[in-house]
Amino acid sequence: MKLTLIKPTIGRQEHSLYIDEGRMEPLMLGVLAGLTPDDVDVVMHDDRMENIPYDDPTDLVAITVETYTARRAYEIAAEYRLRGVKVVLGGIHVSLLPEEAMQHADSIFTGDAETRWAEMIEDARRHRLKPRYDSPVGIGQINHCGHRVLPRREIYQGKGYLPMSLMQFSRGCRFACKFCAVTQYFGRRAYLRQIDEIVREIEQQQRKFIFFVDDNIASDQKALTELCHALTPMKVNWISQASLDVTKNRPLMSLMQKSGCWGNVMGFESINPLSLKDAKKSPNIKDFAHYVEEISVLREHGMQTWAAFTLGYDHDTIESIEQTVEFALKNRFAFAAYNILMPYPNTPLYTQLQQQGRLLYDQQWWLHPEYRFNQAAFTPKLMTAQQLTDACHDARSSFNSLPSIIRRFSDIRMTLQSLSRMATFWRYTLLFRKEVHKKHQMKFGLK
Ligand code: B12
Ligand code: SF4
Repeated sequence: MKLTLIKPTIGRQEHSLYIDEGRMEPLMLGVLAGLTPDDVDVVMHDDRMENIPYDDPTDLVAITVETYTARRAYEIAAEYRLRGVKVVLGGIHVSLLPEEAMQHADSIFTGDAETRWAEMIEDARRHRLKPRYDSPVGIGQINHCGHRVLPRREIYQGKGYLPMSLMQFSRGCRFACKFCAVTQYFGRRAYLRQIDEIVREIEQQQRKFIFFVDDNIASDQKALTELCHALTPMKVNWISQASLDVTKNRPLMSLMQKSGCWGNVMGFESINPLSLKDAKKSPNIKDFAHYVEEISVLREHGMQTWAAFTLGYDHDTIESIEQTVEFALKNRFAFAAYNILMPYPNTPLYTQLQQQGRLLYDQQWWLHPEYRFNQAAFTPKLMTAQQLTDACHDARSSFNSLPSIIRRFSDIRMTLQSLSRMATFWRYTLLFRKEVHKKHQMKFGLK
């Protein structure tokens, strides 16, 4: 039997396909390959940089789907189904909207693959694929027999991914921000892998630079403490995503630094406490004092922070978005993302905007032929959707401008800590600067 795994791209630019130069290894496909019985041949195609060879013979195609890639995923599924090949769709978007996904596949898979993947493969082999597999979410990389599984990283060979290994320690997060799809998928909890498994996974591959793709690696601070103890003797460097409340735990901050942490993506979201309340961003709301304490702790521990902001709340104005950029420049964050508040399907934010009649693009921006990447998909309160789109684009352009890059680079305490951190800063800053402009207004899907 031959299985084809696919990671879809988001879409295309006006005159050419979008090639993602900052692409990372698709960890979920490595995990699916790891869960697959040894007698099945596995190939992987990454639509973010290569053409999909639709006519290559295969018995089953499995596509991972996020909301941003749903339109393209359905196009790819249609191509294979035209050729009589069975297609199964899975991933977060399929779990959020199973009824929609069902219309584009022979079978759908909700939840984590771990417990029912082998059953699904067996069914496909016997030509009796079920229309739907509902599987629980939980601790990653333990198969239906309770065996621990490592991702099969050989499927990434030769595809030009960034030189970092993606791994996952925890899945899920204890918070429940109103816009976040993760809470809908996992509920309000984090599922933890065993630390010795993480150590084994790091040892099993060559790289010393790890991206833990945890939703919030600081969701369980006790577990993070144990992880840091295990990582310290391994002499790796790592980055992840963490909620800001971790800065209140100074011993843990020191441990993170000692264990090789270079910094985290951190959701600042807004500099306006009313917007934070609106977003139910509980890790940021308590004792809000314009992040002065949090930022000083991050700097004290040499963390090169990737500050993530979400713009478009009911209290936001064009001026407040400009102030958010000034805030990021003043604090010289190594990196920053200015994301438009997005109504992801099945989130409380989506329901609220739907009830208020504020959703644009027929309430399904992810499938709409007119929708473009980084466009507002709802009517904000204090500006128009177009003004929000433009203000966010201006914010990204300002933060990624050359004067801003130089100002951030010359931050001795953060960027100039070592030659390797300097090199990493330049490599990724220039890459993000390029990608931000390439992605803007990209169309979804290829048709
Ligand atoms: C790492 C990551 C990234 C990395 C990309 C990594 C890569 N390889 O390219 C970076 C930082 C670049 C990134 C970028 C973006 N991301 Co991102 N990212 C993640 C994150 C944190 C982890 C994903 C991961 O690798 N998990 C590890 C694997 C093992 O777990 P998994 O994906 O859940 O897969 C399991 C199951 O879902 C299931 N499964 C998955 N696929 C399939 C397929 C089949 C056939 C089957 C049977 C099962 C199955 O089985 C797997 C094993 O259990 C997720 C959060 C999350 N919880 O999903 C957000 C997440 C996917 N990202 C999100 C977003 C919005 C983005 C951006 C659009 C942000 C932006 N505005 O630019 C971009 C662009 C995404 C794109 N498609 O290009 C959202 C998507 C929301 C949604 N509804 O789709 C998420 C859920 C975060 C969130 N808080 O909402 N992201
Ligand atoms: S802290 Fe981050 S991962 Fe957790 S619910 Fe909020 S946005 Fe989602």
